[in-house]
Amino acid sequence: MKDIDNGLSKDMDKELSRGTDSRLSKSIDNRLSAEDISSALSGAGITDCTIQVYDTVGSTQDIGKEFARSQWSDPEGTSPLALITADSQTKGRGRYGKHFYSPSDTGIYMSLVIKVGKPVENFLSITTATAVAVCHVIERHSHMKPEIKWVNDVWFGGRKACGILTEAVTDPKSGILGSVIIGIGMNLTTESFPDELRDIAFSIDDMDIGRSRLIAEIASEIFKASEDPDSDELFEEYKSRSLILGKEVWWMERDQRRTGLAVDINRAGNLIVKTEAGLVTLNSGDVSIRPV
Ligand code: BTX
Repeated sequence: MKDIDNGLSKDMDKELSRGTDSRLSKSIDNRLSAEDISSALSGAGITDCTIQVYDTVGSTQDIGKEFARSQWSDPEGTSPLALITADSQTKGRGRYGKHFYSPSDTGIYMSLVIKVGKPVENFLSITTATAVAVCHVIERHSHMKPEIKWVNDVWFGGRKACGILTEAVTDPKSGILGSVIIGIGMNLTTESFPDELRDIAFSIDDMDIGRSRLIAEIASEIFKASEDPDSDELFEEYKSRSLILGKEVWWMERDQRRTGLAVDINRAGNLIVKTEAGLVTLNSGDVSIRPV
């Protein structure tokens, strides 16, 4: 098996049982608890899931990756699904090693590990499907209307409230996708962000459920979507929720600023941009909406 990315942290498992000082805590139980997550997952019909709840970790994604490896080295001994969550992260990360700010008590930081065992081609849309799944849960429990910023951020009113990072463990010989590790970071009641995030980050502070149930619902919605991530329905919904389609965008290419009209997203998740020089296909990276 070949892992995409490496670098593991080995923080100790420690279940949380303390209260929080969030704005929601008076009326909503906002604690992180493996027991509550497990009972909410069971209610959704998910019983074979390893749940690990930590106080502080480097990155839940790294722990998830370690678990994904064990799913393949010890198929009998590990469950097909794992959920790793922490109250805070010291090395929370996004794409290309970018930092994801993960303060304690005021957000959710979770990694869901799903055993796949299918050719990669049959699972291309897991990233877009995950974004749609997360939007469903937010809409069910808040008054906010989320939009998806390509590739995989959930935004409100021009600011990012949730980042999604999908990584994989793949067998290079067979092309079989062993497991996917889907990381989600969401700001809930964070009031003060570091300077560099102050104007771009948003907190979804009107959720009507606490963090444990929220985490369980997100996990179960993603798990449901992962049964058929390439479904036309999910993909069309992803596009209809896109913040970027139909807008003038710009991006950097080898130190050059390029601009164009975002016209489509294909099934591999690439953004198609109409430029003066013709259609350009962007695989990933950061695209900004061009101010009019
Ligand atoms: P991304 O690469 O699309 O976004 C990273 C960028 O987002 C940063 O460079 C910064 O500008 C901005 N940013 C950082 N922290 C925040 C924040 N709290 N709120 C809003 N914007 C922020 C997105 O990556 C994917 C992030 C996944 C994070 C989860 S948390 C659980 C799991 N563990 C882990 O280490 N990563 C994932």
